[in-house]
Amino acid sequence: MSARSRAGIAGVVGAVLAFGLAELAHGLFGAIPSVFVSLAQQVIERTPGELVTRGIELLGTADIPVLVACMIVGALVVAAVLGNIAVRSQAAAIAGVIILAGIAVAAALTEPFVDAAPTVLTIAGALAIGAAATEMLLRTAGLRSPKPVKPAGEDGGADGIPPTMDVRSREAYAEGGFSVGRQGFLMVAGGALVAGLVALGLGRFLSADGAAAASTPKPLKFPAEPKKSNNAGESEGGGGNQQAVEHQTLPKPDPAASLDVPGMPDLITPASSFYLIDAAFTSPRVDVNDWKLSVKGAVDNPVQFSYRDLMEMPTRESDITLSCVSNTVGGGLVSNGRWTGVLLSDVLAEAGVTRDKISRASRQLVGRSVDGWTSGFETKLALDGREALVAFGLNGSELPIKHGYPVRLVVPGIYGYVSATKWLSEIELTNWNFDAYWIQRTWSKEGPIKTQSRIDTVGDGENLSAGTVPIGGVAWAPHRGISKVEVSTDGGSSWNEARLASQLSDDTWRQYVYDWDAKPGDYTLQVRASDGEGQTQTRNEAPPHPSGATGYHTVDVRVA
Ligand SMILES: Nc1nc2c(c(=O)[nH]1)N[C@H]1C(S)=C(S)[C@@H](COP(=O)(O)O)O[C@H]1N2
Ligand SMILES: [Mo]
Repeated sequence: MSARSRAGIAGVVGAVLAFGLAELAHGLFGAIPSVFVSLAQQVIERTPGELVTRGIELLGTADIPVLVACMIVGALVVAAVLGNIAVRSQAAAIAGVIILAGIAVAAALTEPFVDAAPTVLTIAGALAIGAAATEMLLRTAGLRSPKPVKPAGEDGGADGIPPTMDVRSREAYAEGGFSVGRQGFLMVAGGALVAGLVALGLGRFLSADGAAAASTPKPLKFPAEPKKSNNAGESEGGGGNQQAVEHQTLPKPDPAASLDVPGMPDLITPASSFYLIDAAFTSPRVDVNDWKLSVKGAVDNPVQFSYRDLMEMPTRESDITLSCVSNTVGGGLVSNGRWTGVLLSDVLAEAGVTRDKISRASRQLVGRSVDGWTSGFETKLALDGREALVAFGLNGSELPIKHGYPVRLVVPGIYGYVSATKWLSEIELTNWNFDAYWIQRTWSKEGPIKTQSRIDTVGDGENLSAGTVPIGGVAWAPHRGISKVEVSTDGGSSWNEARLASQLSDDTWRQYVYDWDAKPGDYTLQVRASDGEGQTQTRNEAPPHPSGATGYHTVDVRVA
């Protein structure tokens, strides 16, 4: 084994030990963030927007595993290089470790709910132990002697080193090191590596991140009615709301809104299969008892709401189809939920914001997440009568952690990146100059959802048997509704009107089916939808960036 690889291994082992210990500390104490996760989060946020967009387009949902793999390889390379630097200059290596500590601390301190002092101590401690392990391994490997030591015998051990030692041992000995040979080195390195990996595994296991994210959300329960106060002697500010608060629910969807066709997506997407997109490497875990929503900025009356405050306001259920601007034509980044929450307009009213009061200074409504992520849209959209929600429920349960627990925004008609802030902590009214997260990353400022339709019941490249083939799926133009869906079996030369299920609401997708009498041959199937205003979706193909993909979903099939 070359000196270079021994030094590299020493560095890598030190790094694994340091990361493992830091991860263990995170597992034991939630207020110490995972260093790896915070670094990953910083990489996501600091990569130029266009590159991130390319990456997402190229890799889809594999983007996170690819990022993790790149980071691990990167970290190991840095560690191996540092191990080699350490052989030549201990001072340079220590400087390197201090720089790494600085980067790790800076990244960790950007996490929400971080406890600063223990975090800094953890990172410093873990790196010190890792560096010490590397140093020990370098000595074990006999690499700790930059000054040449004469072979035994040449001057009779005048340097005080026992003359029976071989050169490598003598070198090590001269530096206060000890050499245990190749096997010994590998054993010590292996032991330290295992210790690091065990700490890492234990930390991951103990940290609630994974467990919490996977846990099933609890059914929504509203607090018992606030105690009715007796009229006599009531002096508390405002006196409270005396009437029973209304928690409006929706009836089961009309059976006519669902078509019984194999392969048709559920009318209301189960939470477990609801599409998932965010820039958070791991979902923030919010303690609902500490959580507050502040409404601030250009408002007459800045206010704060606790979770309970929201639950004690009039609430409602709304069916709203949410969709991601980065969805490709025919893609799956669209789902339909039955959301429970408070009308955003009611929340704004408490802050003194009404439709007639919108000014230049309050033109934009910015939703800010506990982790700093932002979305922004025209304030007037929250006040034009649409059921924009400050939502805390999905399909009758609390929001899943991944989908924004405890509270998020859901606004019908505009893409998620401009509106659907998860883990919501702040609503700020501001002017139009502020650019939210994805706007800073070159996506368009306004994000109306484009009319789209998708063939779900027949797959691209599928072999079908002649006879009746139901070509069906969903079409959506949230807040405008769907008035017509047409299906072509000849690549768009001729169009057949599809049968529509009833529309759940103008804010949701609508199912369609066209019963095709398929004869043997090769066919190109296409679908196109018209919205409630009679506008047919454009056939012009556009990629998701910067304002949403367009074009007709196209599926090639062979009928035999
Ligand atoms: N805090 C936060 N909220 C966010 C995002 C995010 O990255 N962070 N992504 C947005 C985007 S781009 C979309 S499309 C929707 C997706 O919501 P879902 O994951 O619940 O489907 O959430 C939005 N809300
Ligand atoms: Mo999105």
